[in-house]
Parts: sequence; structure tokens; C-alpha cells
Amino acid sequence: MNTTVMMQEYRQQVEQALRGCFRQEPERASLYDAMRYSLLAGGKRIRPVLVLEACRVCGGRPEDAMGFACALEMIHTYSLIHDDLPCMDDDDLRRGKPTNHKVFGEATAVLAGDGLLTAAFEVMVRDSAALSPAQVAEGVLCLSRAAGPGGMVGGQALDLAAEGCDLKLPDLQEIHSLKTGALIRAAVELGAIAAGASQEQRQALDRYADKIGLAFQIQDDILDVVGEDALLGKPVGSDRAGEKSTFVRLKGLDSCRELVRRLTEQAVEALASFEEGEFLTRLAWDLSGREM
Ligand code: GRG
Repeated sequence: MNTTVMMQEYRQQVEQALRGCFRQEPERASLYDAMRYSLLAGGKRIRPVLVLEACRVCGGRPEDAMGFACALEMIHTYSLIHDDLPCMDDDDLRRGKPTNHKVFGEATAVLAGDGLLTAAFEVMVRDSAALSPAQVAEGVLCLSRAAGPGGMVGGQALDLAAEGCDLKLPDLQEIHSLKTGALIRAAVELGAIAAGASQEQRQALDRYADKIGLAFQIQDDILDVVGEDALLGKPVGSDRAGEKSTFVRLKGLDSCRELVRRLTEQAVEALASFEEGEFLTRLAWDLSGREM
């Protein structure tokens, strides 16, 4: 199947599964409305697609990994809701729509994030009937580590502490390896766990995800300088407004573009041992040239 069609199909399957994650709870309607508002706001769904495809290239059935994929996207969405709050980045727009707290108020936005974070683990266990208890437990361990203080939340804490500081490149890389990279690495690891992948397959996917995760963040910094508001779904220049250290500030635009290209090449090289690495190859190059 052609990679564009595969991407469309994966995205449709993810959208459908995410829509089915919660039942309507009339007595807590506004909380569920707030959770659904952000979860179904039309993100690129890169992380869940990575889960499903990593599972497939390791010989598993993508549908068996759907509970893992939805859980990861729920955690990603919670992080965006909280990141947009006035006490964090204080953003008004996300995915081209008013941010969660602008629509539902701050207190409900905090709870919507908390609700998505905790429900993610419920969905992960509830919707993984095709996997063994050991696989589910390993998935929970993987995702909780990646999302928690040793992963994404830790990266966000370092990022906040670094505001106003002139960071050096290794420090910036460390922050983003946690803040952005941890969930991207978890995506392929979760797919590998669902497939019962070998150590070699896991290591190759981890290297791939490490490279695309860094390239993804550098491209994010590039887009913050040269992107278009309409495509990004948020104003460009928000890093400058917050006086943040970014890869573009430290290395300049041209070096960053070159770095994204080199990292993408390295990501693709990491896939050499997979017979069916075409989709992941195409995804890496698409992400390196993304405009949103
Ligand atoms: C508040 C606990 C907490 C964590 C926040 C990941 C994160 C940590 C904040 C997001 C800030 C940000 C814009 C980081 C840059 C990279 C990134 C994660 C971009 C958003 O991911 P996409 O492009 O978003 O996959 P979509 O909307 O497509 O899902």
C-alpha cells in the first residue's frame, strides 16, 4: 500500500478510536467536553501513528497496539493543555482553535489535562485485550516513565528553570530530549512492546526515534521563526516573545536546516535492518519538511 494512503488510514483509525475512548457522562459534561475539545481538535497524530507502524514493522498487528496509541495521544494532549495555561506559556491558540482554558476556564482546563493523563492509563489497560498482561504492564511502565518527572514533565521543569538563561547546546538538547523526545521514543517502544519485538528491533527503533525527535524539535524552532500562523495554528515568534533559548538562536537558521537534514538521514539509516521501513522513512522526511 502506498505510504500516503497508509497515513490516511492510520489517522482515520486513530480518530475513530479516540472518539470512542469516553462515554458521555451527563453529570460531569463540562469536564468531558473540555477533554474531548482538545483530544479531538485535529492534531497531526504523529505519536499514535508511530506506535501503530512500529508494531507493524516488528511483525505485530497495528490494531493490537491501538490502546497504547490512544493512551499516548491523550498524554500528549494533556501536556499541550497544561503547556498553554497562563502559568506556563500562556497561549491563546492551539491547532488553530482557542486554547482549552480560553474556552472552559483555567480550573476546568487543569482538570481536563488531569483527566486525560489518568484516563490514558485506564484506556491502555482496558483496550489492550489482545496483549498479554506482561506486555500491558511493560507498556504502562514505558509510558509512565516517558511522561513523568524522568521524561516529559522533567523536561518541562528544566525548560521553565532555564528561562532567561543563556543555554549551551548540550543543555538545550537535554531539555528537548526529555520534553519532546521522551514521548516520541515511547511511541516506537510501545509499538515494539505490542509486537513482542526483538532487542535488535527495539534498539534500531529507539535510534530512529531519538533522531526524528531531535529533528522534530529543531524544525519546531525553525517554524517559530519562518512559519506561518495560519498553518501552525498558533502565532509564530512565541519563543522570541518568551526570550527562550532555541536551536535557531544558538546555531542560526541555515545550520539548523542542515542539522534537521542530517538527523533525518541518520534516522533513516537506523531502519536498515527492517524489510518494510518505507513508511517510517517517508514519515521522517515528511516531518523534516513539515510546515505545521
Ligand atoms: C505541561 C506537563 C507539561 C508538559 C509540556 C510537550 C510539552 C511539555 C509542551 C509542548 C510545547 C511544545 C510546543 C513543544 C514543541 C514540540 C511539540 C511537542 C509540539 C507539539 O506537538 P505536535 O506538533 O502537535 O505533534 P499536534 O498539534 O500535531 O499534536
